[in-house]
Amino acid sequence: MDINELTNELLRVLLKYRSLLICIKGSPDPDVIGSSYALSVICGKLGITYRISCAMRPSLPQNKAIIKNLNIPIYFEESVEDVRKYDAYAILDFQSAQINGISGIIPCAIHIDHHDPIEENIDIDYKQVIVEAGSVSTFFALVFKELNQNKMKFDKQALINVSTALLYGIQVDTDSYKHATHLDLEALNYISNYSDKKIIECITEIPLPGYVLRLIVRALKNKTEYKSWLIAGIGFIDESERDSIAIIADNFVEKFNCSLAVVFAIIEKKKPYGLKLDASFRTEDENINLNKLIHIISDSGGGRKFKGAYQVNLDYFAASPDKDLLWELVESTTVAKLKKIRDEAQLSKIKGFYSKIIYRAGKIFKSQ
Ligand SMILES: [Mn+2]
Repeated sequence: MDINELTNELLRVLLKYRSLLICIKGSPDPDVIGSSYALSVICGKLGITYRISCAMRPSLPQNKAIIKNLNIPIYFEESVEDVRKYDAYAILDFQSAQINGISGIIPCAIHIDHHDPIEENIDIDYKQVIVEAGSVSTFFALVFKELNQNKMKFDKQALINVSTALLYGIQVDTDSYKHATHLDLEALNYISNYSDKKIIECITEIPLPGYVLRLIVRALKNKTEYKSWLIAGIGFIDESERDSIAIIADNFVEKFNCSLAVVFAIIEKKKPYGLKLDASFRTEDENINLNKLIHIISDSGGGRKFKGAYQVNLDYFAASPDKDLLWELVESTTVAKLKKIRDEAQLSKIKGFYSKIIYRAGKIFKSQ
């Protein structure tokens, strides 16, 4: 990865535009929050106006706290008013660059991700998929290092705020550095000189909210073990509780001796009323290619090393007169589907993708 070249190209693309809409798609997690913020600070430095827009509000107190503590200017809005006001849009930390109501209206200037790439027919000025980085925040930390050392000076406070947001993004996406790659470590080596340790400490120490604990208990009651896979449905949950699915899957793969943990729920959206099946996958086995595995089940999902998720729109069933019956159907179908995949998928099909990567010293990944 030639960071000098990648940074120059990023600047060249940005300077083509006077205004940029930075879109956060899906649930705002620390990685997308940190990297969108970093991109906005670069825009500000270049005199490009920007708006960070996110359709979903953060549900975890940690994510709310990082935004509040660092004053990250994110607009939470269902849709963007007058999209044409912006010259182009950017999307980070998401597999697809397609955004309904925006793609096709204004051009996509920037798409940067670290999940396995998908095929898409969208013109993008600057597209980077860096699977050897544990987060998109890693990429932006290296860009900031390059900019600040060789190209443009940021004021101290901006450097502290961006470094803190990026460090937290890397921390969460690498499971507290457990899965940090050589690029992540290089990025951390630089931004840890500036990041505000007090803020990181305070945020890391926020306990799990009560609703997560309540749902963990429900998942423990409902869990099924099948040939080293652990599968747990947790029923209907409110949209504001959606992050608990991934947290429980993290927790299961850590606490139980399973090769894969899958946790799923039906997410209820209030306005307008809608339903969605959401499933999170976690593994500690670096040989399981979750992206391939998930794509056997659904097109609307994907993964990267150790983590993955998929969603299925169930809006049609929102009219169902019997919620219990609907859950029973969704749960039994999901469990049956996963068991079938566990039985049938030749493991060779989902294994091997990462064989070109050596696991070194239990911590550092390096390309051959
Ligand atoms: Mn990420």
